[in-house]
Amino acid sequence: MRIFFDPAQKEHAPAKELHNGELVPYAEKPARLASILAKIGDTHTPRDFGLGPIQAVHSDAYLDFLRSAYEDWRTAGRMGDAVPYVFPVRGRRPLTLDRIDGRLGHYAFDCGTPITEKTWAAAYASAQTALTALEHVISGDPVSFALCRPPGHHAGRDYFGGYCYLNNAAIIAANAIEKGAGRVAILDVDYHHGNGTQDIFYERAEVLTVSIHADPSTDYPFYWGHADETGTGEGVGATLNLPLRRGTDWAAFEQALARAIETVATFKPDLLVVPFGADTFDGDPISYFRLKSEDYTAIGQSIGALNIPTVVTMEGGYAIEALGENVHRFLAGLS
Ligand code: SP5
Ligand code: ZN
Repeated sequence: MRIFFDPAQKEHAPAKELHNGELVPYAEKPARLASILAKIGDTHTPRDFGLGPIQAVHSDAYLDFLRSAYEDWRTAGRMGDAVPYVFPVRGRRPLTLDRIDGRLGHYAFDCGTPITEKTWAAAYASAQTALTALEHVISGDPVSFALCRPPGHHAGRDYFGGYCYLNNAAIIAANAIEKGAGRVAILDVDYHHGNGTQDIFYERAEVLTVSIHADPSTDYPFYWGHADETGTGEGVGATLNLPLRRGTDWAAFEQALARAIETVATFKPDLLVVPFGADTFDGDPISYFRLKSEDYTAIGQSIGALNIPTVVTMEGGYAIEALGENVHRFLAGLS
């Protein structure tokens, strides 16, 4: 299996996030990459596919915002990372906003995803990493791993949040269809619901999105990922949410995984995209499932047994000491 990684992704390093009313150290740290790189094999440098495949998923207005947000923040005289503090609740009316604070709140859905000087470059590199991993699988290798950072699955067509800015998994799913795949399945096994991915494909029949995650009635991102969200329009039935309670261990996770895998198999996709998070780990500092390191081998094996060309994108996982081991086990099981 080939692994793709771009060191530009290390430069994105927000200082703090708002958590339970306090500013705390940012959980999605560059050190996550070092932990993973220490345990996996050699990596390959991604190619640059340009902005086109990103524009196929994200709106131009959002991409313009994201590219200039940090500069606009500094121009307004601000220090540190750009963070929103005011939001147009439930839409308000269309407005052309000039002030950076108005623009930040318009495109953000949380206060936990700061924009730094290096965010755009890292998010762009992360998307190119995923696109290169896709190209590699299209060229015939059955599996590839995109070591993406920042992660992507919370980012929607025109919004950021959840440590995510560009939706790497959605970008490659859409790009695969553009390049001739008839049907693509996305199986998201991060602890948190992949709300951005769900929103992007909610009306699409040819992209199945399945997500196993903490029940949004107790866990972030709260507003998406409930079991009764099944798609709309032509996409009815092409979204499956499998929320699990806090405290979920391997026995319960395995059952949900079996159902998810059966749904993917029935869909008969030409390509499988797996947004993978190791924040389902027992020792994760911001999450509440209880998977052990050996369970990641089993998740990889179960998904690998589908025998569908597969691209894995790295999403969450914040227990930094165990992260590399858990990712390595998942990839070993998969290949
Ligand atoms: C990709 C991914 O896993 N995103 C998860 C985003 C969750 N953010 C909200 C959770 C708040 C927990 N903050 C704890 C910070 C400790 N430093
Ligand atoms: Zn997560």
